[in-house]
Amino acid sequence: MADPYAPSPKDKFTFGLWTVGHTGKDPFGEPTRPRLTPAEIVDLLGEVEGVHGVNFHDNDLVPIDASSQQADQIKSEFARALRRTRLRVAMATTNLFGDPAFRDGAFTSNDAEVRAYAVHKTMRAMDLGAEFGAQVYVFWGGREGAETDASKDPVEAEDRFRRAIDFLCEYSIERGYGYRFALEAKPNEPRGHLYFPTTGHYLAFIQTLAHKDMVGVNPEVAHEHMAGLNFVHAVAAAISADKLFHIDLNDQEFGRFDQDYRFGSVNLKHAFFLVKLLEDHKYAGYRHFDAHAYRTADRADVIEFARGCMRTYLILREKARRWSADDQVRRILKQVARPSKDLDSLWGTYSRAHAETLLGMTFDRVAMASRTLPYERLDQRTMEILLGVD
Ligand code: GCO
Ligand code: MN
Ligand code: MN
Repeated sequence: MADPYAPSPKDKFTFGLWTVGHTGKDPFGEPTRPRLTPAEIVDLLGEVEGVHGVNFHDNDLVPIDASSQQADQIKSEFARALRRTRLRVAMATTNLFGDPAFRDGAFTSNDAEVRAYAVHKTMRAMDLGAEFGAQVYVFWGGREGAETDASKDPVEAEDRFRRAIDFLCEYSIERGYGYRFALEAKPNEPRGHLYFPTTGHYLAFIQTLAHKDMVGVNPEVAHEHMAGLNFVHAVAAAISADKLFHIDLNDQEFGRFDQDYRFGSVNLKHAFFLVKLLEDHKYAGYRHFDAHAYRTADRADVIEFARGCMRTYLILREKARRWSADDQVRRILKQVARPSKDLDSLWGTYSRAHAETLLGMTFDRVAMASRTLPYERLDQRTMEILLGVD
């Protein structure tokens, strides 16, 4: 029998060069895996099977100090690997955090030359992404923050960031790149505090942009959990605002440093409701696993890690279907929903007559408060479905 959890490119699962290519280096220790070239990383992803595409920062592909001949050679090897494996480039982004020039921010730096360099570097990186057909362009402001608010006015920092995004939207339009920009929030790491700590902050910020239609968000599980927030609700806010342009899937223990674990490996129940949300709302974008394998992993285990991300997603997708079709679940959901088109339409659109009618109504608070809400039973049934008990 065919494996029901085998991924296919139709599932739009993607990985970054920096994730499967991660060497295991951390702040306390040296690499535990050899550094692979971009083409070798693509070949590794080809071995994983069922992957849709690959994403990169400009300098994951072309080192910051590469000569133009070196850049051409790397790009042509990368393009050959993409053809060999039938993988495509889905998303591109800029590394605006690694170089010491960005130690106090990129677009938000106090230094006008650093700000100009950040915009220049992003334009070049957009050119590179477009050369490989990337459709989504992510902005993660890894250094856009502060350790001390003595260093700069945070309102001025927001203005600088806004001016950069407005300018880069124009650049994409003028070049005909057709990018959709996706802004990625994170509360901290590597800065003590980052200026756009949650997806909600970006959803508000986008409304202040000159080209707000082409800008959405790229929420990441770990980032919202680092802030102690419910990721499912953050994604719901993005979906509801029609701004879910991309998503970074991984996992994270609450209250810990940035861990980037395999999708679904820590908070299974949150992962379940997340997959259910994405599938219920027919999210059609890329599902990017911004995670990396344990530092103990070798090449074969990195492949298992990548397979595991996709497999867990697909198992949870199947669980979500089962949940929605489950008799007990349906019965309880039917019992708790008390629809009334008449009541809803009374305040669905405002009119003085509606307001008068509503003001004149009396409500039976005791009856409302005494209706049964068997959420313990519903949640236990959810857990049993998740645990594989029929
Ligand atoms: C992190 C971020 C990054 C970004 C990447 C794309 O915590 O380091 O999640 O991995 O997603 O830089 O912009
Ligand atoms: Mn992250
Ligand atoms: Mn990310």
